[in-house]
Amino acid sequence: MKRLMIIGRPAVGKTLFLINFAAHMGQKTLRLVIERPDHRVESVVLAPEEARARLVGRTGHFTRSVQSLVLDLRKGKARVQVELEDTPGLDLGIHPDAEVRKGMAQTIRKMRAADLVIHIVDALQLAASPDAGSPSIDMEIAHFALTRGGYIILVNKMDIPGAQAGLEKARALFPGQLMVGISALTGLNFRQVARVVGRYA
Ligand SMILES: Nc1nc2c(ncn2[C@@H]2O[C@H](COP(=O)(O)OP(=O)(O)O)[C@@H](O)[C@H]2O)c(=O)[nH]1
Ligand SMILES: [Mg+2]
Repeated sequence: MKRLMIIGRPAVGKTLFLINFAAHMGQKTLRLVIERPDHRVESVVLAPEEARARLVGRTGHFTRSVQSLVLDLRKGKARVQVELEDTPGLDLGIHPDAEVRKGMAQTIRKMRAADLVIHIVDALQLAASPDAGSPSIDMEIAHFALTRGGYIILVNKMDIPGAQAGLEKARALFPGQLMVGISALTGLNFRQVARVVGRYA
C-alpha cells in the first residue's frame, strides 16, 4: 500500500486536515492506528466530530506520535487504498520533552520512504514572518522532501482574512513547487488535493 505522509510545523493544521480530508473522501468513521514512539500500536474508531474534539489542538505538539488511517480511493474504474499518516510537528532545535523528540525522529525516519510527502504550512504564519528568505524548518523539509519521491505543499488556513499574502509568499519561497491553498477547516480545494493524491495511489 502506498504511504502518504503529512508533515509540517506544530499547529499548522495537519491533524485537522487528516480528519476532514478523510471525511471528504467519504469516511463516516475514522479507523485510526496510533504508533507510539515506543512502538506500541493502538487502534481507535472515531466519528470525525469526536476525532476533531480529541485530536486537534490549539497549542503546538498536541499530536505525540504518528497516527494513520486508510483511505479508499477511486482510480479509474478500480478502487485502491492508501495509507495517510499524520505526524507530530517538526521544529528546529531540541525539544525538552523526550516523547516529542522521539516523535520527531520517527517522523524524519519515515519520511524517507513515503510515496508522497504532504507538507502543510500556515498561511498566516508565513504572512506574518518578517523575512520570507530566512532559513526555516519549512525550507529544510522542502530540501529533504525534494530529494526523494512525490512532494506537495498545502498552504493552509486560507479561510482566514490575510491568508492570501501568505500564499503569495509561499509561491515566492518555493518557486515552481506543486502547491495548493487550502482550508483544513472548510475543505477549500480538497478536490484539487484529492486529484494529486490519486496520482500517487
Ligand atoms: N481557521 C482555521 N483554523 C485551522 C485550520 N486548520 C487548523 N486550524 C486550527 O489550528 C489549530 C491547530 O490544528 P491542528 O490540526 O491540531 O494542527 P497540527 O499541530 O498541525 O496537527 C487548531 O486550533 C485548529 O482548529 C484552517 O484551515 N482554518
Ligand atoms: Mg496534530
